[in-house]
Amino acid sequence: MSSKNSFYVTTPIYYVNDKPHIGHAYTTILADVVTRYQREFGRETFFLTGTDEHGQKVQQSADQRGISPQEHCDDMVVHFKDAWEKLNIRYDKFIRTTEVFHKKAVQEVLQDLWQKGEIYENEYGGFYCVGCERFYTEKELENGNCPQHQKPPEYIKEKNYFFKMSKYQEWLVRYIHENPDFIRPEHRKNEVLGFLKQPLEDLCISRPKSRLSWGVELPFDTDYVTYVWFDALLNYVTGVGYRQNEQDFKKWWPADYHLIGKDIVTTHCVYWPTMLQAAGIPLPKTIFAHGWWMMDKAKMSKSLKNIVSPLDLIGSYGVDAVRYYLIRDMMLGNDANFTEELFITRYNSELANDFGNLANRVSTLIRKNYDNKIPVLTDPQDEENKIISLGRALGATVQKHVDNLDLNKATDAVIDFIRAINKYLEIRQPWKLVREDKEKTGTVLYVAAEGLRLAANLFHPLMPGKCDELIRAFPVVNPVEKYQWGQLLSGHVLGEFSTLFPRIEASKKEPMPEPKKSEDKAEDLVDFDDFLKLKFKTAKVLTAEKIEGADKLLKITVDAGSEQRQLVAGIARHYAPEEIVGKNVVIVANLKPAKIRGIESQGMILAASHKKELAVLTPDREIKPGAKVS
Ligand code: ME8
Repeated sequence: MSSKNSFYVTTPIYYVNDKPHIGHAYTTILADVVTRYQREFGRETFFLTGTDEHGQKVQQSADQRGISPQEHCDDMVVHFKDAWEKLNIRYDKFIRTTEVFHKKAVQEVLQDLWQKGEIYENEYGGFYCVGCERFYTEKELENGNCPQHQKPPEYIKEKNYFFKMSKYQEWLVRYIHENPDFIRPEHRKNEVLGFLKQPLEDLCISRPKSRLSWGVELPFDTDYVTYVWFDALLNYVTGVGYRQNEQDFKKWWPADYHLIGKDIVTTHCVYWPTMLQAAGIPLPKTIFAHGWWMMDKAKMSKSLKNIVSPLDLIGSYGVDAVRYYLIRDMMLGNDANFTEELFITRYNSELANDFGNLANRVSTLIRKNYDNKIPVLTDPQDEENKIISLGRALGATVQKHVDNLDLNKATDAVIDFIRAINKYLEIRQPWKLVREDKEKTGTVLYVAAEGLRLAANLFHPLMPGKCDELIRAFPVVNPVEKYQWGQLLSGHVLGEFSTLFPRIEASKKEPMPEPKKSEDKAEDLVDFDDFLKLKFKTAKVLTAEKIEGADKLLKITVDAGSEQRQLVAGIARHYAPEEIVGKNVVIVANLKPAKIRGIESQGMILAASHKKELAVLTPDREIKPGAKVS
């Protein structure tokens, strides 16, 4: 954690021509979760989000609707504010770039840069993509098309104003090398450094009003407005008081994280730092670019009409489950595939079976056998001490991962802890033990309940609704020490809470015939080239569940390094789902997907078998999931 006790995080400000979809919701939920964690760790936090309201697309949409651009923005912004409220997002400020304070500060920056000679006037011709609201050089086009929108841009030649970005090239390369956390993850940093190997051009920062009037007017030429990105990027400083309240600004700036998607890396990692340097403003600490949510291998976006609405999902599954899934299933930095099936698998396995089941077991047993009062911890043995020491270490582990923006690992740690408690209950069997020894059972239930309370607190930033309900039910010594083991008050009443996450029954699908087993054959020799056609990788099992009506099969999701996959494996008679979860296995990575019992299987798990025995192959020491096996 940085020494500064304040923590400032931003999301991109979203274009108002789209209603928010899962992609927008993702970055915003991510910022919310990180902020809530930091606040609960005791830091003072500021979370800024908002909307990017100027530019050609907004003007065009407003024209189509026959209303003014401002009216269009005022209408559209409601969709964002409404979605964020329903997703339980608690931002500190929602900035709109059409607000007077922002426009005024943008003009002041422009005027300063003009006076300092950082901006100059020139004739310019270039390929302009309306979708991206930016010029492309010929080299950047793909088959003459904009690389983002795959549509031909317009060639435009006109007088414009330019920011002397090129003069900062060497400085920026040096800065990125000297500040290893400035751009994360590493592969994005390398991408930016690769981009900076080409000569950096000056940035066109104006649009003539004859072509675009919906923007911030240049203070030194009223026939022009400023380029939408020059206006938009400055929201990160104007949103915390820049040129309005220096004290506030000093308190929050530089930002700890600008969270963005990988689509806007150049604007954030090249334009923005050079603009700040020219304006004499310190640079943000980290720009973190996450991957895309994909649908059927394409980026989810309005233009591709493959969007999932976060509000529809909340309607079906509840806000906490949606927040959990998005954070849990995207490994920060990589792309993730969105399918409702994966969502349901994750939900059933971790929220219903692990977390929900633990809450249910603990509360039912305490209610039935201890008059609903928290029992006393008397004489902890080895099994108890194992859970207690896991619990003692858990808060610090989660904090370490959150500080490093490793939310997957933070979530993993809490879920693993919950699984360990469930396993502990299987060993101790308090439902049987209570008939023989009420004191011993009390100890077991104290340990399980205290573990559950701790997990609920550590999951609170992710699932504030359900976890609040749980946390309120537990009587504690001191709510401030919520991450400390041993806060639960024996003898006090355990409050009520509803069933946390009822299982989702997936709609029954037409069963497919089981794949035919190839008969045992004498081993044929194959060419080395044929062998090379198969690609093997390591993969960590994230979830596993039985498939109804197929007693040999497990449906498994794995982390295969750069992506997640779903596999159907015929190992259910040899491995219980909870036994296989967490194992690093070996998969055949380039098999064509097949449907088994109507469920898509994207690869196979390698296993050795002999007569009735079967064992999956695992690497014999720790290695990253996705490592090549050769
Ligand atoms: O680019 N998966 O706004 P925008 C994950 N106004 N994240 C996604 C996503 C997907 N499929 N689709 C969108 C703009 N996002 C500018 C930003 S900032 C000064 C100006 C998220 O409405 C992701 O954070 O196109 C991405 O960077 C952002 O939405 C783009 O939002």
